[in-house]
Amino acid sequence: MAELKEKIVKLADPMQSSIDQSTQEMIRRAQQLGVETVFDRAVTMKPCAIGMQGICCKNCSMGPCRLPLPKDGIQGEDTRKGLCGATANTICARNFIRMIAGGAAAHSDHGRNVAITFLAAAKGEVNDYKVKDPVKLFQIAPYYGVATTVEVDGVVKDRDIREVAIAVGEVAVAEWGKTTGHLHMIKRAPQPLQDKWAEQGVIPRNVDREIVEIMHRTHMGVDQDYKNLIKQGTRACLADGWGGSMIGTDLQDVMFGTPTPLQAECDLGVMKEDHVNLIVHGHEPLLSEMIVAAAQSQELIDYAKTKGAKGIQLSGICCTANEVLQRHGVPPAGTFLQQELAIITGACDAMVVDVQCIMQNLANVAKCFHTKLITTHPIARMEQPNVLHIEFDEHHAMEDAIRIVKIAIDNFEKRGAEVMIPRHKSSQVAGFGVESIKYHLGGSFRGDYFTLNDNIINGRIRGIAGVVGCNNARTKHNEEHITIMKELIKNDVIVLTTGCSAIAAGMHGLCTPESAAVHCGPGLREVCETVGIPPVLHLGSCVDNSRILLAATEVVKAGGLGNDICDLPAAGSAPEWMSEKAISIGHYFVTSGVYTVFGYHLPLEGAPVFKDYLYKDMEKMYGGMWDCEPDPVKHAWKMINHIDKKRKELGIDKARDRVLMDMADRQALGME
Ligand code: SF4
Ligand code: MSK
Repeated sequence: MAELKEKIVKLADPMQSSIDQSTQEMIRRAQQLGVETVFDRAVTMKPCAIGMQGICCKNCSMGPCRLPLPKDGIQGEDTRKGLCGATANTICARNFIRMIAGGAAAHSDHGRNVAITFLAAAKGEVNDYKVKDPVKLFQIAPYYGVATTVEVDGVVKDRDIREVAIAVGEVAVAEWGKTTGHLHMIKRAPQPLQDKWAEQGVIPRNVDREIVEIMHRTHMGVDQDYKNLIKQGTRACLADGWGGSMIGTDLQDVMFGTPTPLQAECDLGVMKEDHVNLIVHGHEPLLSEMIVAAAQSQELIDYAKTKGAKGIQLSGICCTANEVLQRHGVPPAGTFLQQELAIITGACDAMVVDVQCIMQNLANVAKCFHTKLITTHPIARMEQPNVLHIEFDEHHAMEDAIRIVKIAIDNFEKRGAEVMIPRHKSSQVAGFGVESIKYHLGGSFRGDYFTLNDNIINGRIRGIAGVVGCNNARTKHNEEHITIMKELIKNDVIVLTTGCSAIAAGMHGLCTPESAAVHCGPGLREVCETVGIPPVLHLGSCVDNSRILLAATEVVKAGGLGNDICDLPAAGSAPEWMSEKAISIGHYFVTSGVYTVFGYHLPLEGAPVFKDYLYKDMEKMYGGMWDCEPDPVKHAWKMINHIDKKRKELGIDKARDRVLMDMADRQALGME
């Protein structure tokens, strides 16, 4: 540790690094122990100014070609070009859609693994996975082109669950590589949006093809028109949001259960000194679902007691945390930027990682403590020798999970004296989704989005915001998420949240019904108090942003707020984004009609023409557009102003009654 301490020239200021007390305490603790974290590295290593502007190309070995903006800006013609002649717009667009490809690939490969396991489970080829939610299976089957009923001797009856599951699984798996047609899930969007996509020629053909085509088009000397490049970016991101991610969410719900609201704790303080602490981190719930079951088994709890622990405390980081939170109430220990800190507590007996958002430095941190760091995915290994690799296989999923939990238990006895768990934790209600919003805002009898729409039309709820995404060590941890959410709910905008943003909201008490009385404007407060929901609704993990797309579609269907997602008084936000997945999500929100504001920065400043295309021209094509605002209050107000603009366009800037849509109206919109 002393060696590490010497290497650190400058250290992060804990108070400037995060708004969370637990995080501040643990950064301080890390520095006392001489353990380097991402917060310190962010102080010593500055980002590249050219890369930040999106105008560095390294797509061939004649480069990297860097095209900085002239000091006095572009006067007249923009003459900047790379060795091959690539313009700033071409380079910036190529870089941008390569980010979309990276993000769409990550989400969609997750979805693919889920689909493959689902099909194997349906066929009975694996024993540890089952259809847990047949109602959801039958509800989604028609979108996959699978019939749910069969006529036998003139009598119509439900098809066998196994038969439907196999058919859905086969269609789902084929979505990644089918050679004809388009993605099935696209048909879940409002018809006017589907028409826009058809007009622009961006309806995705299959998931893999759209991602591969980005890599081809951005290879040296292929597509050199920024408009044509971003068109392919649009196909790929739609293949993510309305494809790979949506299928992932659907089939996870069918296999593991559709989330319903439940109460849980949140923050590093959920770890317990006298328990075995096992943390699951990453994104795919295939293994973590099994770990939850194993950690709750009496046999392993008893085994933990034989080692001197009082029990097993399972918790999560990042989106694996959100997956096990929304279905089992397993508490998140923290967001992306807290992953190293969880180990620095000295009380983490094992951290199990799968894919995405896992810092390689975890291995260096784990080396300073007794923590067993376990990689589990064949595509995500670490080179450091102290990392244990237990390759997860769905054919012996529970066996793998039991082995991992036992490793954590056996490691409990090896803890050092350096244990310091921050005491901070909060309560939250998580596990919302399309179905539960319907239930909570419509009631079990009415069960629809009418009540939500009524409250938007009568102005109690000013609009809907999706606030999602990561943490970024270049911004103050969680400050943007929390400031933006508070500003929105103070102004009667209800917030739907996913990913690390959702964990941040939970940590800051915004996901409790009681927070409405403290933080909301009078209208939203009244609605939340009447129906007993929080003003910030936790909708799950990064792939679950597809739930937000479907919730927006339900709002359109319920009527009175226009015909398409772009008509809704709604806006999107990713205040502290860092991942390529955020760019894919941002672009599928924009091209689904949502005005979407990112915080920190977007790598577009070096190509003003391409930037304008995304910030202005997109709206004419899809109804949504990009924007960026690092200041959180201004960021929130850009969203609120857009919501107000939409309210005015809908004629609901002054309260009026909702115009009820009848069956004929809804059929005209292609919604039945
Ligand atoms: Fe430079 Fe063109 Fe090669 Fe890019 S593709 S590195 S701009 S020569
Ligand atoms: S985990 S992608 S840091 S939200 Fe989904 Fe958090 Fe962003 Fe990873």
